[in-house]
Amino acid sequence: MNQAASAPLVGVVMGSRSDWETMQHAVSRLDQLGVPHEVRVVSAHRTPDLLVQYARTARERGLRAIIAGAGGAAHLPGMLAAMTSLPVLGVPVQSKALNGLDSLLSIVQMPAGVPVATFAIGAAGAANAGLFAAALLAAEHAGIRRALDDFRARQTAEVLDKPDPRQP
Ligand code: RP5
Repeated sequence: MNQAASAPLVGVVMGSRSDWETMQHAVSRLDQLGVPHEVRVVSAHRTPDLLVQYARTARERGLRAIIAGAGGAAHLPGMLAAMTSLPVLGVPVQSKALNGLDSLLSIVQMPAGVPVATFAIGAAGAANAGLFAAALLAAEHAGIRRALDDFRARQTAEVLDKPDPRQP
C-alpha cells in the first residue's frame, strides 16, 4: 500500500535526486508498514532557503520525524536538526570518492545539544531508518505497531523456517 497520499507523518528528504537509489529503501519500508510519508529533494548546498522553510514548518505540517539522506559533505541532517526539534534520522549515502565514510562522519559527529540519530552507510541504513521511524510512531499509532510487529515476526520466521543454508 502506498501511504504517500495520506497526511504525512514522516518526511523523507535527500540532498540530490542521485540519493534516491539509497533512500528508496527507507520509503519502501514506510510503504510496507503503512506509514504516511512525503519524499522531497532538499539540498543544504543548492537550495538553502528551501531547507530552512522545510525544517521550520515540518512540525506544524504534521510531520513527526524526518529521515534525511545525504552524501559527501553531508550537512543536510544536521542543518535540519538545528532548525526543528523533531527527531532527525540521518542516512549516510555511499559516496563515490570515499565510499560513504565522509557522509557518515559528517552526519554522526554532531556537537552535544543537537542530536541526529545516525544509521549505517547506504541501503541498510536507509531501510533501518524507515523501520526506526515506524518504531517511533508505533507508540501512538496502533496500526503501525501491528504492522511493525508482523514484519518482525515474519522476518524471524523466515530465518527459523530454513535453518540449513544449503536448503533452497
Ligand atoms: C550531496 O552531494 C547529495 O546528498 C549527494 O549524495 C551528493 C552528490 O550530489 P549530486 O552531485 O549527485 O547531485 O549533496
